[in-house]
Amino acid sequence: MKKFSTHNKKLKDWVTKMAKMCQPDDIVWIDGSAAQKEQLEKEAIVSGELIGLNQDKLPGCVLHRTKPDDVARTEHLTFICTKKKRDAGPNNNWMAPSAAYKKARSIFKDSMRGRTMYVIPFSMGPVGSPFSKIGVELTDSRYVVLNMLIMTRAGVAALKQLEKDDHFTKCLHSKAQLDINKRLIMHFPEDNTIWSVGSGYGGNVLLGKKCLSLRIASFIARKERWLAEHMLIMGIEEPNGHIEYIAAAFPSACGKTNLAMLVPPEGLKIKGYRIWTVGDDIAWMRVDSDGQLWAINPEAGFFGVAPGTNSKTNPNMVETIKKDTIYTNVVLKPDGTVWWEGADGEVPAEGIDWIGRPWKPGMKDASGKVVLGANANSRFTAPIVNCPIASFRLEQHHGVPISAIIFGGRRAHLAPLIYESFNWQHGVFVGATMASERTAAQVGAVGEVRRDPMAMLPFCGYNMGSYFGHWLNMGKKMKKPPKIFHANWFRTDENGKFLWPGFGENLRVLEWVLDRCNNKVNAIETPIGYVPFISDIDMTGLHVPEGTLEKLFDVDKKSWIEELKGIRKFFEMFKKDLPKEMWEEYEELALRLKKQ
Ligand code: OXD
Ligand code: MN
Repeated sequence: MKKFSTHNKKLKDWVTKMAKMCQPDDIVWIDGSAAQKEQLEKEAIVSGELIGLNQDKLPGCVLHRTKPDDVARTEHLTFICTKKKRDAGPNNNWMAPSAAYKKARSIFKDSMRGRTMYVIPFSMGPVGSPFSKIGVELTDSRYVVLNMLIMTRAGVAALKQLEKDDHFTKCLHSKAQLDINKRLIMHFPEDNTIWSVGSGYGGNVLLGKKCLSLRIASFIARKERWLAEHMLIMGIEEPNGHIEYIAAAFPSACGKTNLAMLVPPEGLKIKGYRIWTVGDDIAWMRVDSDGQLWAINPEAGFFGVAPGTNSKTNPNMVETIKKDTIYTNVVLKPDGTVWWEGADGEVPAEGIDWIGRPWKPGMKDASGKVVLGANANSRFTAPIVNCPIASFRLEQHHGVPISAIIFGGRRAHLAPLIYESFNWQHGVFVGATMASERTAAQVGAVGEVRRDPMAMLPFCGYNMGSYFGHWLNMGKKMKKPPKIFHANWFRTDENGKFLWPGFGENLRVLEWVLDRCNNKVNAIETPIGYVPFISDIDMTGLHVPEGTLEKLFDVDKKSWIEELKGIRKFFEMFKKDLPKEMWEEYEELALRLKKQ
């Protein structure tokens, strides 16, 4: 395999130093070429890291299985290592940098003996864009290399950027022994460094994603005065060709990916809307010289959850993952294709499950529980350009202008389908008080409220009190800040049935959002914000029982007064670091709720 290096001394010295610690047998630089990718794929199939799939039915696709105890992000092993504990905040696990380096060094030491260290230069964002950041990941996993080639712009072009500028995020990863007791995901924002060891799961090891693009980037963004957010970005094209873009933050498992690829419902098709996907997970947003907020998706691929993905829930994703896709922890069918719970078509009569065991549907384990064929967090990694509705502005250096920001959560009763904040400061409060209720699909008490401000609780690389302050300051920088909304697709009736059908029908709500941004409709003022007049939601072709919309937009003051207690408790965690404006908003909401 061709080896090459760099003229950048800082990069050369760092690679040498890390290699001295990890002791790989060989060092290979990733150039981003198709030939090198093919070669790595071949080697990974020989070594058993990857399983080749049926190339007639799934061209360019492969399968990977992680270790059974390495299937999701391990938040309890994820640390922000700042000199001062207060800078990491109560929202993060903290370790002092010197102790963290020492602890991780003992696991990294000699961890790559008998293996190759791959050097992956990558750009988050279009190469050369003022929005973008360069990272270099060192890893001993071919699976990581192949994923990074999809999820980022990796190779020579990214490396060339370092000839002009010395700044890059130093990302070190080793599988080491894949031992959960020797697994650490450490972030050193003051050193622009990430060290991840002992895992092979995407969220822990594709260091450009959550680690760089959210935790490290949020820290940098505060200093450089921009925003790194856990948000989808989508464009809504009107029949006249004008496209408005929105960014939206929902906690994991609230349908962000499906919303980003929404298919207009039958009844609205006549209006001629088209949807353009810019991103499904991360948005980097800057105030440009026009005083507006502009956004890019720093990623180049989707790392999406497989179960439940089908032609009804997300036909665009079904198309996207038909080629050039890495599947992780799904069922392998006898014909060399893949399956997961909730996939299209018939349930296969048999297959190999995500752990590599023979599997049949309905099989039970020793305790009588049905054995899933695919892991509940099984994934696909696919290039955005495969998406039939990928935005044509993905490579544009200035991204897209954002008209609206939507925050959302999963609330059975409290939050209406949609409401609009009164202004930017109130919108920041709405984002800061976001929460979701636990569903039966998660371990723990059903209905328990989990606060997840801006959907960033696991991803904010510093004290969230200061993060809210940063959001407030960003509002002051903008001539025309986007309007901020809150959506809840999950309100239920007295029998626990969803009141709103969701999926493509959500466009009816987005239409109202854009109408509000363009001052086309009035709204009803309530204590929590503005809700729509029912007549302003276009229900053409959608029949819901009488009174449903009234229920969806109802604001129950008693429940909101109860909610205040949870918000207070959450805010108190941040002590002096919570901006006073958040308490002001809290008091004003309490006053509005208690009026009359
Ligand atoms: C993700 C997540 O994988 O938010 O995107 O957990
Ligand atoms: Mn996410």
